[in-house]
Amino acid sequence: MLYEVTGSESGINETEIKDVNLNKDSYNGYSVVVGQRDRVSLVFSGAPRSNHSGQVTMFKKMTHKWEAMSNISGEQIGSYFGGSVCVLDLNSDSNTDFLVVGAPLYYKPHPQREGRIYIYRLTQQLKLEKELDICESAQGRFGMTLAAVADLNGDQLQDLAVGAPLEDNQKGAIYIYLGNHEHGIRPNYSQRIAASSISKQLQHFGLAIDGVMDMGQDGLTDIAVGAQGIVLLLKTRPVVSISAKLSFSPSEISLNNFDCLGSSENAFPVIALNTCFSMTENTNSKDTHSLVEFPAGVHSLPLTFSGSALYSQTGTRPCPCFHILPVPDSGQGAIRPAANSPHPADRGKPLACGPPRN
Ligand SMILES: [Ca+2]
Ligand SMILES: [Ca+2]
Ligand SMILES: [Ca+2]
Repeated sequence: MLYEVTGSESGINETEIKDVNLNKDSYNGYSVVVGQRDRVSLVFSGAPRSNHSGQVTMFKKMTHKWEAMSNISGEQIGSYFGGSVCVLDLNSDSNTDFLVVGAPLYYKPHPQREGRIYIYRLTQQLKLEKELDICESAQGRFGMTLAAVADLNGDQLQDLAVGAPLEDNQKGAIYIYLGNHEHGIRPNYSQRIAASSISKQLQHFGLAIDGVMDMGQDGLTDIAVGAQGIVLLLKTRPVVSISAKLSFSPSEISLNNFDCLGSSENAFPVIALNTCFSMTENTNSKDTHSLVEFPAGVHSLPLTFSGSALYSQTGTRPCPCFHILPVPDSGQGAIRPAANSPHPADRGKPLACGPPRN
């Protein structure tokens, strides 16, 4: 049974929200989530025992009552379709975009899968159109819990967390799916967080999930996950994009005026190589002290240089410049002339340092 309760201490009104086509033993209201479209309130209610395969009904708020607008049914008897529901407002404009439904007892033998989630698009005409269904784990009641979480990867789209609390011999796991305009979520999960990766003592990790707040004030969403007898708070990390750019000066080496001194110590630069790495953070982390280190190396025979560069999250350091020097007669020359440039006798051989042949 599902009721809307309004009023205050002076008087409380209860309005039953019901679908006349549902039996009382259908468990209507086993899972509930509210949504909105064009300022009209919607309720999505799971009835996982309806017709043995489960149903979710969408109710629309009319002036004095809730009207059942449409419903969707499970595809397998006993799958508990509607055991969990959540809505995605991808772009956070207060208009619900997608409905996610869990069927944690859905079973598939080959390959063995337990639990399935379904993603439906809510159309302008308030119809639910199926976009995706996903089975992920062999056992563990995947989809028993669902939670729309605030944007994790900085693309401004809401993301989804899915619990499989009986996975790994009842230790549990959660899966993170990133939001996607086309289908609601990307079909492949971006991260699986197993209870065993946190603590060997955890049981039923993923029984409850919530992730809409930044608890640590670092500008990044945190996800609270319930397990047996304990709640864990998972912190998210900043997401950064790094781009690399190489430029040479001069852009070509003149073979006609190629010259160098007799030893590598006195050799002059043949070419200057500028390496530029720039980094931008996709998320809005407030932690400006953390740095990312990554190798900035040049491997060009006969000279090999390698090093590392540190870049702050918000800026770009001056681009390191490397001089590539020739080593006479080293036999390791990596700079090869164009096919028709060298003397026919030298074609295919490494270019040794020295005056060009006539
Ligand atoms: Ca929206
Ligand atoms: Ca996102
Ligand atoms: Ca945080």
